[in-house]
Amino acid sequence: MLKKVSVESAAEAYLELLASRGVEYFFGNAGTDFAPIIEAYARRSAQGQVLPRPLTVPHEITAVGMAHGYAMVTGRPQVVMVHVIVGTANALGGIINAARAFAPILVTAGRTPLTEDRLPGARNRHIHWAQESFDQGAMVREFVKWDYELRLGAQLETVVDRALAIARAEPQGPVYLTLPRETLSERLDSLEYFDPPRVGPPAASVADPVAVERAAEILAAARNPIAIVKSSGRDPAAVAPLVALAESLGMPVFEQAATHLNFPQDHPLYCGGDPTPQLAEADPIVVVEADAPWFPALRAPGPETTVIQIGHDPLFSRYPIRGFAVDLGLAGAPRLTLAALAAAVRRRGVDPATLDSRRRRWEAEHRRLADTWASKSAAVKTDAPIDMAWVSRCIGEAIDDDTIVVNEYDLDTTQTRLRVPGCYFSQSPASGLGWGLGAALGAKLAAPARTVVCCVGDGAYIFGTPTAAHWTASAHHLPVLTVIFNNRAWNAVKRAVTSHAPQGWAVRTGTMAMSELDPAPDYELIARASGHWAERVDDPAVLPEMVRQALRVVREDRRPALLNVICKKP
Ligand SMILES: Cc1ncc(C[n+]2csc(CCOP(=O)(O)OP(=O)(O)O)c2C)c(N)n1
Repeated sequence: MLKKVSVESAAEAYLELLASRGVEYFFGNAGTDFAPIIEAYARRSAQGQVLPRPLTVPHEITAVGMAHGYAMVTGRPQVVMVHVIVGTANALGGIINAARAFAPILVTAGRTPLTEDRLPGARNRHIHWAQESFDQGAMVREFVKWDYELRLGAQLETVVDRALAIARAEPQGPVYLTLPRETLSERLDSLEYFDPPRVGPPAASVADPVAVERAAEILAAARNPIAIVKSSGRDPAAVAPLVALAESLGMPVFEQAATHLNFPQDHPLYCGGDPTPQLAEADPIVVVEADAPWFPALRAPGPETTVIQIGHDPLFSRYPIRGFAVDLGLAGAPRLTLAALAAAVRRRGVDPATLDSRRRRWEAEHRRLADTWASKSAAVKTDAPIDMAWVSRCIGEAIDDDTIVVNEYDLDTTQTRLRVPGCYFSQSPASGLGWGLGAALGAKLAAPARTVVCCVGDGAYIFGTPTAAHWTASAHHLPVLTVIFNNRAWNAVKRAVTSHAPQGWAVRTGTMAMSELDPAPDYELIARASGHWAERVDDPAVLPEMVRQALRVVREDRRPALLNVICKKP
């Protein structure tokens, strides 16, 4: 249906379009380029139009993280606007994270005014000359699905719909739009647009039925199939079909650096995060949305092992190099492919004795692993400084099925019992640090009725621009619980040194430059400065109660909370 509204400027028409396309939030980190947008907001607000809600976010790392967090919970892109080239530079780490995590975001940036006089919006500040680049989109082009510069108000509907549709089309991802000040300032009397839009993302696709049958044939006849999964839970509806496939085969499911809840941790076929001991024996291996299912330099399956890869893009074609075998690639929405495959396996049937013995074997392995994991935290529960396994166990036991966990580095998921689709998010495969604090705020914005717990290392916390994140949590009433696993080090860097040169100088002398975060500030004071409830915890005995209390604060007082947990130093 065609709709016509009265507006004064292209900026106002742009906001009207975003609102009509279901964009609820406009995460803004403003500069002089925002003037026409802020002016348009004032007019819309005077008319009682609130959407898309403008949220001030005082660092781009936080702003992009929030849009990422919102998208990962809802699947829907929101808008981030940053300040010209400099804001884009600060946003880039978050854009790279979103690209590799397939998070749809409409990232926009002002563009310095094109003209030096005459036109409305023309340059009138000293920065307007130095803030121009030859090709602003080039800065982000490798990591967005599409970029463009809005040139005329008359293009708005096409450009906005195209941007949003491309961001939402699978594999999803960020897109980038620059908005010159003159274009936003262009006078328009009215905007005529289709509502609902005429351009949307294509429907989900499913792999070729012949290929699905071939995979089912291989799997039904297999001796020792295993699955390795990383991020198919990005679509919560893909969890049940993976369970169905695993059950139809008595097939264990391993995760590899999981970024989502892909398979319920309490399912008897869930076998944890380390498939390496099984690689030599497994055949076939079903890889589901996993960019690096094993590390060939360390251990790989045998040369004859059949590898079936399932995912939106089993080749990960945006990665320059990735050599994992794809003997059979089933491209399409994993929820559809997995369901089709499970049905095809069921139709063929698996020899009942094989199914039974396989199931018993892997269920026993599941129980063995669960016992090992429980013993791991039980053995260290009184250690001081606190062991990260104990922190993880305390969090795992205190949260409920309605909790969303955002984990940037140190929550040990062997200590949790996560089982609800859409309840767990870990950092992007690109691992640009600083994602967690913002992503947790975006998740809370997307799911205000759910509890959101953000687990970060002290390193990840600092990268997450905490003053900006805490300010945002307070200003926009987003009661998230942040738990800092504070080991006063970048342990990931230390581990890399140890695995690189196990008997080398650094290990032998205990000298690891550039990996210490001592002396540590009192992080809880940073949070208190923004009015958060925040405590430091040194004593492992009080930790369970402190976690429960912090959860009460975010749930009942609806106040952001933070625990600075002093952990063992590596
Ligand atoms: C933007 C960015 N810079 C540097 C790194 C490299 N890096 C990976 S993990 C890590 C340390 C993280 O420290 P912390 O959050 O304290 O967790 P820990 O390693 O101590 O468990 C660093 C510096 C990165 N991933 N991203």
